[in-house]
Amino acid sequence: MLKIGIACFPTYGGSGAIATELGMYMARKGHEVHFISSQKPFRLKSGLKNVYFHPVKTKPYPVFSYPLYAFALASEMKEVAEKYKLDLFHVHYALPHTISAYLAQLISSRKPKIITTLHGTDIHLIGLDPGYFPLVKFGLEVSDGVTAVSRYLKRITEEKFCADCEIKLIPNFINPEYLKRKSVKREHKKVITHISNFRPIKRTLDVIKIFNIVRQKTNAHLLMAGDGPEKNKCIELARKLKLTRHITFLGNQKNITEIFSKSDIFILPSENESFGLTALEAMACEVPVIASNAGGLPEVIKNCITGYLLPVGDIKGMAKKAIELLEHPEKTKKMGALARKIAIKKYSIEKIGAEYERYYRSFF
Ligand code: GMT
Repeated sequence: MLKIGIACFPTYGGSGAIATELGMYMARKGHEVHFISSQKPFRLKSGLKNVYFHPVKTKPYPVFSYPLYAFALASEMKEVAEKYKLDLFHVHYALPHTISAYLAQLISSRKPKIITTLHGTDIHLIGLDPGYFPLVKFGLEVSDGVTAVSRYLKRITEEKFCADCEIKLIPNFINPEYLKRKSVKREHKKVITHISNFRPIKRTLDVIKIFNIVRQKTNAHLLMAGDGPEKNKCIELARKLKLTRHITFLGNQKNITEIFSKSDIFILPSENESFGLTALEAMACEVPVIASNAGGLPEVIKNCITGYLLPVGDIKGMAKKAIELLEHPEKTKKMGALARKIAIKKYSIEKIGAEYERYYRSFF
């Protein structure tokens, strides 16, 4: 049995979701799992055997312009490592988690191994910023093990950060027991869905523009779940295009299974995605995906088989494919069924969880 400390972001987002599901999987396998984060991760169920949660408290102080989260996290990681005799830290998203783990290891009498899982923008966006680059690079060098969630992310990390780092590809996963299409009450006959954190990289305005074209040919409804900086711009654009009645902004949602169960198509027109976990989650619920041909998305979505991949910003092309799918429900259904089959075969939690477990054991 291993004693594992997991540091991750607790809020809505793929890296936190993966960290939590993986931690709960390890606990089911008999390992002792300690989540260390600013809040209880949103997917973490209460009362689980072998699972502990340690909140990180950042005390505000007038001299600090910003809360010193990375330091508070390091202190908590050190305490947990010593008190519970941790064997390893598994940190999700390099910033600031790897550096906090390194500090905790340095000041602790216990020396847990550090495994960093790279998720995306920690490498291809914010990690490249000169203000963070040296620290991310250092974090990769001091980690005992580094994993990346797609071939794309592994390649970019090697290219931009360290050519001779050993990076293990372990893709993201879904729990097919939890993520499966259910029969739900549908208020609309044809439904397109988008879920994200509404950051510019997600190109959420494209979703509205695509939907505007789709509406000219079909009576579809758009569900937009999630929240973030671009949401108000989307609401504004919907108003301008007189689409307000046809779009529901759902905000952050816990029950994505219910949303996918109401959906015919999932749209993810991102500028870049290291993996695109929501696309895989849609596939698990038999929803074909229309996405941009960027980053790791082509590793997840098989063009013309489980969805369609189009160039970033190809609003007309994405709309055309959406109309085609909405007008041919039989074809959409077939694609959806295949999507789930592939999602389970390649990305089930049992398969990928076991890969992580083997990876952990390789350090002992
Ligand atoms: O990197 C981010 O933007 C945040 C991160 C998250 O926490 O949601 O998203 C990334 O990690 C996900 C889980 O591995 C991937 O599915 C997303 O594709 C990836 N986001 C980007 O690369 C933009």
